[in-house]
Amino acid sequence: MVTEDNTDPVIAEIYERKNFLIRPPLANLDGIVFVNSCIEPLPNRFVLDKLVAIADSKGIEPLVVFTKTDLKDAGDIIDVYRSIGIEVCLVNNMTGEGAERVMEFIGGKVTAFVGNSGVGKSSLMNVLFPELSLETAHISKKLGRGRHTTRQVEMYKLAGGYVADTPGFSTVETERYCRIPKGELDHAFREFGEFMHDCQFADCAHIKEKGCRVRQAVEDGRIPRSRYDSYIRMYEEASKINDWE
Ligand SMILES: Nc1nc2c(ncn2[C@@H]2O[C@H](COP(=O)(O)OP(=O)(O)OP(=O)(O)O)[C@@H](O)[C@H]2O)c(=O)[nH]1
Ligand SMILES: [Mg+2]
Ligand SMILES: [Zn+2]
Repeated sequence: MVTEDNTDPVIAEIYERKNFLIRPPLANLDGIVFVNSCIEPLPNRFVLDKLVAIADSKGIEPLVVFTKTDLKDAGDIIDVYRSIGIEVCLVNNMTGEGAERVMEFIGGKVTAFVGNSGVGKSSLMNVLFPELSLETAHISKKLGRGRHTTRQVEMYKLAGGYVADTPGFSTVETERYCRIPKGELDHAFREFGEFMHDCQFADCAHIKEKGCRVRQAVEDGRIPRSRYDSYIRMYEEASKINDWE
């Protein structure tokens, strides 16, 4: 709001946030573009499942992108996400091939590019918005991973909405910052939805309980095993945190 004499702007009202993330520190997101690379660094299913679970638990629409398709094939990991209704895009940042769909996804929304260091978040933003000329850098040969080229969250007014480039994180960081209470975790795995309400026990954690329909669905190949494994790992992490707190 601008004051009557048109000088110092003041905050007139603070609206409630519809959602927020602690890492990267962002709020009111409509969508998140989860950027992975086919190689250097290799995709990490557990980290991706965790991030997607956080988006799903907060009602933020996920788009999963695999970059560096010029260097390696994405492989069967893409089928896992497509089979549970998550959109997956393959992008070659060297040519811009495949980037149109990412542009459509972010149009008119508040979105952020999130992923490990070196996967090509800033490169992809440069493909979409060459005028940004964001800094990008080669993977460290010695460390085999990115160098944290982007150092802070930066939000840009673009594509009829807002788009944030964020610094890459390490796997250890997601362990510390991404928490979904264990009692809410099954709701963050969208493909559990049609099965979990039919479990024999209403408070089924889908681990060892008798009459668990989620585990049955994993056995029957109706829930991808890698996703279930991630659920178990997140459940264990959440249990440790709950006990400790
Ligand atoms: N061959 C190939 N290289 C790519 C592609 N996308 C990105 N790169 C390269 O990967 C390296 C890292 O890219 P960045 O865009 O800096 O990665 P980032 O995700 O922004 O990394 P941080 O800012 O550290 O989080 C750079 O050397 C890019 O040129 C791609 O599709 N193909
Ligand atoms: Mg970057
Ligand atoms: Zn169950």
